[in-house]
Amino acid sequence: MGAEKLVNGTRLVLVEGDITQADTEAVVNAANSRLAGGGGVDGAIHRAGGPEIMAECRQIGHCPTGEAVITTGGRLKAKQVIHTVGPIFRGRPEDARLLANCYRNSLDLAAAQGLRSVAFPSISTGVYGYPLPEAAPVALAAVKQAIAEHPGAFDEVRFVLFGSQAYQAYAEALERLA
Ligand code: AR6
Repeated sequence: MGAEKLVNGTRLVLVEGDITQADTEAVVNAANSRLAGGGGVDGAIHRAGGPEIMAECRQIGHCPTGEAVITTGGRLKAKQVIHTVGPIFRGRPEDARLLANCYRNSLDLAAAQGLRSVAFPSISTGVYGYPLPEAAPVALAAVKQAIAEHPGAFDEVRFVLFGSQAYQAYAEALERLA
């Protein structure tokens, strides 16, 4: 199962699954600003990737909301993990801007490092409470814009959605993506 759209020559792909198994060059983690690890996708990535990732997170120490940092992928198939910090949903206009920043800054970092394929989870839609139907269009629009800003940089940007509800929300948003 999956959906796909070509955006300026880059494949924008949606799949349902577990991002720790992704074979992209980079995977993105939905971290917290202390880079301290936690539950959800953050816990899963650290468990699957091993202690090397946390060792580098400790050295970096902090990441503000909306920004992104990069570490090794440890034992993951992905060479690198990009850690970004989504906003805690509060229902303010600021939320969407900060969520979009996560995707843009992650892809800026990937492009700067020459990473040609990147997998994202649905940032902020778990512990941080961002409603999926609101987060999905923000995420896809931000990725589309970032792809356009880095012509030729990416072969594939993939969303690995955990569960059918998340997948459906993104599939509907992808159909509406202008
Ligand atoms: N693969 C893909 N997506 C996943 C996986 C997985 N293995 N596991 C969960 N998800 P969350 P947030 C989905 O809570 O809302 C952590 O404790 C999940 O279903 O992981 O940004 C951090 O340390 C949801 O749709 O991240 C922070 O403190 C999405 O990933 C805080 O949670 C994001 O849910 C960040 O909260």
